[in-house]
Amino acid sequence: MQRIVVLTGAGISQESGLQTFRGEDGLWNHERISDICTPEGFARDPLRVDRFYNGLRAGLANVRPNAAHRALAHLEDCAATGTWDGEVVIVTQNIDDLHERAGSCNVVHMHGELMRVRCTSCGATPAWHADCLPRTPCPHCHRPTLRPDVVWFGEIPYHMDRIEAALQACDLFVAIGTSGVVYPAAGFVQQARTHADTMEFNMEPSAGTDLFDQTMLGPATKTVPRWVR
Ligand code: BJW
Repeated sequence: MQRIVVLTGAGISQESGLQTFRGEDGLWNHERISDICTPEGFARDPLRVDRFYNGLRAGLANVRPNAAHRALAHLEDCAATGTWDGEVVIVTQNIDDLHERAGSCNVVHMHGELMRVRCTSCGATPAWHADCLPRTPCPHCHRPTLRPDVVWFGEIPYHMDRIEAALQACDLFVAIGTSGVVYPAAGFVQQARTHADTMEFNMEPSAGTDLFDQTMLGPATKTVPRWVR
């Protein structure tokens, strides 16, 4: 059996119409990271942070999974139906739900999910709805302590134990559409390459490109389906 871990970043969703973070027209060209993407930014101005994520939620409603998301879902399908003797785990840094909408089930959201909120009192992660504001009571514990279910700088990403186990067990590690500058995800290739083959798919070489056995340059909607086929 072949075990594949696929790490995805903002670049896989770019051709669906979602902005990346650090590109020429990236999200961070319009916002200061420290204002939005830190617990301190949220404590200072929760309404501003909420407005930012509400903008992303509105954008997400208008986009669809692309051929790269669908190719990864197809790979999982082949494993489920027995046409390929393998297993694929998608570890995504993305907070969008395009992998799930493409049909993937084995998806680990290490940086959280845009369409959920998290209660800092009880840890519940209920679905976001349009009436959710920073002082809205949590539907579980009723405290007014909901925040976006997003991992900000300085916070520990989710599901690290599960990710470490998958990395240890994989035969192939694939990174798609990630700049390789944000840790711990940027370090996964180092962990995997001790025992697994490694490939990256990107428009341009990422920060960690020298650590990969192979680099496939080009738009993910072209390169990823070609690889899966
Ligand atoms: C295409 C394409 C197409 C475009 N086809 N490709 C100093 C040194 C080392 C580390 C640190 C340090 N100081 C602080 C740290 C830690 C910090 C960190 O890494 N900082 C660096 C910036 C220096 N990390 C953290 O704080 C993390 N926590 C942590 O480390 O805890 C400690 C710990 C960990 C583990 C165990 C125990 C303890 C938390 C990081 C949280 C990141 N959160 C964000 C925001 C999420 C929510 C939101 O959306 O607002 O996550 S930041 C942002 O960056 C987002 C992304 O998931 C993440 C990665 O970005 P990504 O996906 O790579 O996007 P881009 O835009 O950077 O790149 C897109 C790529 O696609 C480009 O390469 C393009 O070329 C390519 N592309 N179109 C193919 N069509």
